[in-house]
Amino acid sequence: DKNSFAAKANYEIIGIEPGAGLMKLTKTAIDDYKLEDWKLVEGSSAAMVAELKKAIDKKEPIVVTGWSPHWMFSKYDLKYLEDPNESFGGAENINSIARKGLEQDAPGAYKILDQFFWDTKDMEDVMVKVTEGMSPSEAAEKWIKEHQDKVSEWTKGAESGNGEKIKLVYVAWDTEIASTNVIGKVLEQNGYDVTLSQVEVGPMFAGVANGSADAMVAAWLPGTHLEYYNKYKDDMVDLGPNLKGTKNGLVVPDYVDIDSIEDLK
Ligand code: PBE
Repeated sequence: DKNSFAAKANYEIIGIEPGAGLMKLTKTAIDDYKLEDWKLVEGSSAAMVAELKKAIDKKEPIVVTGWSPHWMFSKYDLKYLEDPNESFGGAENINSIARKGLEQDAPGAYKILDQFFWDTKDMEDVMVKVTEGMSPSEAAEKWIKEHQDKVSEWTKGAESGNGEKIKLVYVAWDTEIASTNVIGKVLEQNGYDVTLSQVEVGPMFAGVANGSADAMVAAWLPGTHLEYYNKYKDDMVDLGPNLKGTKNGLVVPDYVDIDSIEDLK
């Protein structure tokens, strides 16, 4: 029954990086649904997936913080718990954001970043390749080769670079590993000298705002990263969505017999 689900799951929701927007949303959900008995466990995206896999192998109950797009939905049978209070908000977008001055300093790179737009299926293609063992840069290269039509829309009308340095910052979320590697590779193929720098979420926003980084393609809006966005928005150039229709929530394996966050009580 439901109580035994909570007990068997140790009253633990397996979370990710402490600074992630999803962690903040989960804390809101814990308040909204009065789940004060539950603990949100901090860790990393990789550790969360490892815990999930361990539980699934033993068919044990588990609740994790989850988001889409994510390859875990193609690898495992999972479901989002219903969220009648809408604590996690609705579908969101992922926006690209550039530093002020990038348009003047590297107009071609700016234009490519501005025109970068793909869909969930594209992103998942890259993510699945990476989980199957390909390196992110290899997976990006392969995807680009197979999707020249799409890529040529991003580069349309963009002047080529002359080896100018472009530094992209990102967090090690599977979604952002995929997108950052793809757009980085496209910039490289168009004449830029690209560095990808993996940071925490706060420094990612701060870096673009203070100009120590050129751009990022990892801002989940309007909800997940709202706080960071509001803090830095006057010092950055928002290039709009590169992907539409993300989702955040609590995720469980299909085999558990609860369906709603309310059932965790
Ligand atoms: N995520 C994936 C991030 C954004 C990308 C949902 C884990 C978060 O800040 O929660």
